[in-house]
Amino acid sequence: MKRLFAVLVMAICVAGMSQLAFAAAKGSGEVIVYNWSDYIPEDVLRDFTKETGIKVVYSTYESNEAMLAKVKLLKGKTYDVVCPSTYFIPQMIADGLLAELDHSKLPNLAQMDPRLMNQSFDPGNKHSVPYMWGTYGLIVNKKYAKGMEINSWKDLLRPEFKNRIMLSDDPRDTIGMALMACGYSPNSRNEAEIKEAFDFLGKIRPNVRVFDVTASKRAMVNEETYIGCIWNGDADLAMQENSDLEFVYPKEGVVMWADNFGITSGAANLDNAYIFLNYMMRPDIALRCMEEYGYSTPNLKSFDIMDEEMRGNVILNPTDKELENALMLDDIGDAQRVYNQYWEKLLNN
Ligand code: SPD
Repeated sequence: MKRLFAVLVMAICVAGMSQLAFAAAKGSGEVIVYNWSDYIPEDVLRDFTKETGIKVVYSTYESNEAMLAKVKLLKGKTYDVVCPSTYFIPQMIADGLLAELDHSKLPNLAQMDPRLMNQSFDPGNKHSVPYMWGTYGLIVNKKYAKGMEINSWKDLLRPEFKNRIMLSDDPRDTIGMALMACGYSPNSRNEAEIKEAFDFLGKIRPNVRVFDVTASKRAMVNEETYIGCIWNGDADLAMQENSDLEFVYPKEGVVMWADNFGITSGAANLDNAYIFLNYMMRPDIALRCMEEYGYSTPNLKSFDIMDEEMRGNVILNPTDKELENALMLDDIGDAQRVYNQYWEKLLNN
């Protein structure tokens, strides 16, 4: 049985390797990748170099805003590959920062979940390919929530969590969550709705102990905070360290996000960038990334080689039930200016 599984994994991986990847066995040079921190395991990068001969020059960022500022400053040069959240992609395309992709060099793209393809932020996936997706939900420590039923974003307002709340310092996640708490879309462009969401956040703000998303799981694991908003992958990892923690899908709906790889318009190592993207879209590689960080993979073939337990883990693989009322973060166009104003106000209060 084990042998059969190994043969199956091999067959899928080999099928997933393009002619390009084979050609890359003789490859050389480098690919310069700029990505979120804690997003690709080091051994996945090492194996890429072992397989292809291409060195990965890798650096990381903590937010879309930081990534965009830097890529803009560099006019799309220096880095070959970047990984924006999907709602940042229209702006990057408009700014001429992303190259138009040649899909013939990305055969593994065919394995991606159609639900994450051809979306309004990048019709036809001309400029980006899916890497990971996930949710932004509630995390609670059951020890400090005895007798409470935590099932709503509004539970953040409970007096029991005074001064023990963790919120993300990612503006779209946090404002999106507040909009959903108020019954609106996380992509609302309606100023009155955004103001209502801001007022909701204003009530929570005095009790926020930690404003962080990168190291968010630490505050929950160490019980510095009792309730918080967190990306699903971080929640899954935190729960492995502290069994009192629980991830909750709020009844108003969870916020969904997706991050896509793109090649910059000024990429100096274009061929290597394609080889890298295609490698990252291999089912075995996508699965290794998912196993390490607990986010969800858009690669449908990864499910064939995923173990039963992981497949049934609804934090990593939410079903329609958990995603009831869920909405994906999307481009908000000019309303970004309004979000920024309220965000500044919130942080400076
Ligand atoms: N540790 C990397 C996490 C990347 C998550 N990106 C999601 C952004 C949603 N606003």
